[in-house]
Amino acid sequence: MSQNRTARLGLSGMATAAPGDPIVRALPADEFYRHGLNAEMRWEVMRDKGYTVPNASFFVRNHTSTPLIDAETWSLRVFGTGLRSAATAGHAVRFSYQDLLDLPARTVVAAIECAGNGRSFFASQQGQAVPGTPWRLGAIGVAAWRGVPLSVVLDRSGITREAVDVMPYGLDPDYVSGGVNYGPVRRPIPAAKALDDVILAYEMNGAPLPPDNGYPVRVIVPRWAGIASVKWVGAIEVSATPLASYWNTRAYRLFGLAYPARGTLVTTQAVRSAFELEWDARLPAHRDYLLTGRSWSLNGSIARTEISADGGRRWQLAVPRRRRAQSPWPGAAWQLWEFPWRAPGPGSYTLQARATDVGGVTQPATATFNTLGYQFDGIVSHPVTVA
Ligand SMILES: Nc1nc2c(c(=O)[nH]1)N[C@H]1C(S)=C(S)[C@@H](COP(=O)(O)O)O[C@H]1N2
Ligand SMILES: [Mo]
Repeated sequence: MSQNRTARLGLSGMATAAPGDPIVRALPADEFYRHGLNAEMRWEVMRDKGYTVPNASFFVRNHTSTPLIDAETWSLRVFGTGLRSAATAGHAVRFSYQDLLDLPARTVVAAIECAGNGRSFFASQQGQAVPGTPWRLGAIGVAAWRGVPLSVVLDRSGITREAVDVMPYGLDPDYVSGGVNYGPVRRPIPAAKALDDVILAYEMNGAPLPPDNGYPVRVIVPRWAGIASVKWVGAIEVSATPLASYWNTRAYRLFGLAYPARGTLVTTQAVRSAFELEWDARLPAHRDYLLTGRSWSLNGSIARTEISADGGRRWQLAVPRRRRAQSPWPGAAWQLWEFPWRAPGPGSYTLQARATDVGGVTQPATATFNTLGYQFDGIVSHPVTVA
């Protein structure tokens, strides 16, 4: 980002662009699909894994590139008209990395999922072309995030009852698209949500955040689309009037015939399911195979998942692998399941998984179209070759 803007926002901490690749971590081809600036987790990686995704296997969604930030010089600046001190011109509250470590900590097990997860199926299953990263189902990960409740930081910053929106700013380079500079990645969170279950995380699965997932500090907004969980946070604006950015007005809204002209804001996520199986896996004929997978709904936990191996004619219940999500609230993460399948004679087959959440929402045969390809919740046909 330019020195000018850095000064204007009062952002600090040496954010240098990583040389070369916009993603820092190693991306072995048997663990990730690469999509430009982004890396998708291959679902077969999760087959022998526990509840959370190992840090090295976690998907990466970057608007620009991973910045390398020095936690020693980094600080978080909290400012805006929703703070008691707003009357003092230019006043802001600052927290160093150590300040945050010294505040009360909390661990939450939560999913981060891109709103565009599953987007490629609009084209491949429904013949609907949509722009954006053509994810299959690997733009999700679950981790144990440890950090400071955002409410603690906001209270110490003097948030007032008049505050309506809280907007974290990322320290990664400005997002430029079609010749327009939209500034740093940022998206407002309603104050009520910000004060509820949001945390400022500095640890992921017991280790400092990896550079690609937001080191030194990122926001975690449980149950909301990934874009709300701003990485590399450098400033937080607390406002007594509603805030707007590209990310809540232009992008991450549902546009199309099924939606109002101004679009519908993407907040919580859809119901989805994935097999822990290679895409077009080869399985031996006439043999028993234990299919495994996971289903999730960020609207609430999963009531059941059904499997079909015959194109959706017959559905059978999958067996839950752990009774309960290891999470302090329902629906923050996913449900593991398994399903014994006897592979038939040689040929090409599709496997389908269909989840229903506790609210009674079931994955439909066809997802509702929206122009930017968010929230694909349709049943995915996973191809397998039996040989
Ligand atoms: N600063 C910043 N925060 C960001 C992004 C980004 O590009 N810059 N991408 C967002 C999007 S769209 C998603 S889906 C998640 C992805 O988190 P991950 O890369 O840790 O998996 O981060 C969100 N936070
Ligand atoms: Mo995203």
